[in-house]
Amino acid sequence: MEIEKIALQMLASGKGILAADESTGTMTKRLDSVKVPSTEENRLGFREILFTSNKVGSYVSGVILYDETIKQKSSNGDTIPELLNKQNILPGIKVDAGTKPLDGSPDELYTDGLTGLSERLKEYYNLGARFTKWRAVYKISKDHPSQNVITTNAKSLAKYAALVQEANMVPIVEPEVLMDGNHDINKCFEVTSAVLKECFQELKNEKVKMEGIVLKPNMILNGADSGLKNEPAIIAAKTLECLKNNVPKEVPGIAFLSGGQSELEATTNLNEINKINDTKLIFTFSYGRALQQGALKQWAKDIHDKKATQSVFSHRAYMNSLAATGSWKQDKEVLLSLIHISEPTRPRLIS
Ligand code: 5MM
Repeated sequence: MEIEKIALQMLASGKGILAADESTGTMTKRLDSVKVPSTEENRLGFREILFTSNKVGSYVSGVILYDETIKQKSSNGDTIPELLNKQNILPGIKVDAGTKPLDGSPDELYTDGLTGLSERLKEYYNLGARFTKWRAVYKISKDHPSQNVITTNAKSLAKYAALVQEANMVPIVEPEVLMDGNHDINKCFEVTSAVLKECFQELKNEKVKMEGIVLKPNMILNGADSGLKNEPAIIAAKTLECLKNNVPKEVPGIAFLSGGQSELEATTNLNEINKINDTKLIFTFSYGRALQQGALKQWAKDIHDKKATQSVFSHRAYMNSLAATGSWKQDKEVLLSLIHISEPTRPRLIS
């Protein structure tokens, strides 16, 4: 399939992306937090439960996998990409190699992974991947982010994206301005604008086809330690303004990261953005924590009760699917939560 078509399939109306590409270290932290041992079997077990949830293919267009998962087999003998394909879900893969301290500014991180990338891309394509992800992180503080980190990460993101398109896959370009810090929403707007400007300049320099990428940015928020209240209407207006100013019109869409927002905040804010969207850009989700937190807590209560975990995950995915078209409402959340509390193992709660 052409990469433009893959990008549009990733952004299909009312669908978004599940980021399940936690490296083993991060996945171990997540499992530790609910006191489940981080064995290969448990990492696969939890993920397979999510990937086979009721109606998952109606809400999720793609799943970002980690190297371990894309090579695993599900309980019915299918490889994980085959299992996803059967549900009309595109398999994707994280291809960056994580972050390292930046020369000249060691408090900041750059993302590594270009060495040998072309060969790894061929391998992942043969395993079934049709899109990829590379994440760069930027910290806001009095002196950060530096121009050095903005430039270094933009150059790597652009080189990565060009190689991925050459390998006939869609690159998710993820520059994440972290929520940590005591800055206000205007500082987040200013930094995110500078980061996006530089990224798109480098993407152009590398002749990356804008129609064949998906941007995965942060929303524009007050810093998590600022003590300031986040207002969804203001977040939506600032986020939309920032993206309108900085994203070329050929880019088909945006799949936001959740970045430490609660599940409800991430849904509410995506919905608000879609309610005021007056552009051709598609806005959807590519959430990790904001799709998985509730399901992980439920699973930890009884890792053998697959249906209870799946009903929590399907509910969250459905709420975000509504938010992806601006049709989510708080009462849908409350009504469905009540059903979940009274009958937690009912499998078909949300037809
Ligand atoms: C799912 O977590 C991803 C991988 O993290 P590590 O490489 O640190 O293990 C992460 O890149 C994720 O895809 C994005 O941050 C979006 O996830 P959130 O939880 O912010 O929506």
